[in-house]
Amino acid sequence: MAFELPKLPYEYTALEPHIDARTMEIHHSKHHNAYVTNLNAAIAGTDAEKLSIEEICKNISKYPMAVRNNGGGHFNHSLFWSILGNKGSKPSARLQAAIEVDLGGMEKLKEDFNKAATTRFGSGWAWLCVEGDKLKICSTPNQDNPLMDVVTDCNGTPILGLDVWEHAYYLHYQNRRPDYCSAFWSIINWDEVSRRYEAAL
Ligand code: MN3
Repeated sequence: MAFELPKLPYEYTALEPHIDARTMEIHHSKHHNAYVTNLNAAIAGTDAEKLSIEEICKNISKYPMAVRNNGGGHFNHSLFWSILGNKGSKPSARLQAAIEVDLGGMEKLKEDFNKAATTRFGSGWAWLCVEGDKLKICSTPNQDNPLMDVVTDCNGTPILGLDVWEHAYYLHYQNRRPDYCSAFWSIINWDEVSRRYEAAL
């Protein structure tokens, strides 16, 4: 089974004004689509065709760099679209409690996550992960993610991720990555993040 570009669960305009429709359209229909196309080409005729994208990421050291870059790109963007788009939602009581205990509260989570996102040099991702039964914040370069066995300083099950490649924000924010990172908190689908949290425990 070849991997497929997932349909967005909302319109390209849904995240305005925080993420503009043109950025969403290019990001989803061009960038993510290219990762899917290139991933399928890289695994064609190999056993990886039978695996889930999570299984491929967990064993990524066995694969060529094209699978790491494009498989990571496919997993990361699929997660990213899913955790956006539900303005006004809130973390579940259980996730909220873990944010208090493990991370020092929502304001501290935002501060530490935005620091991870803004200080990631070049392209990459910031993550909120579950490792064991604890929440943690970290970041990865390029299209790496916390599932990958080659990643040693940012591990766990990602439940929230922010794309800080320039293609994710440059049309609207240009060099102002910190403004994009701040705006992110207004468009998170906490229902989906909470669902991912419960599933990861
Ligand atoms: Mn991207």
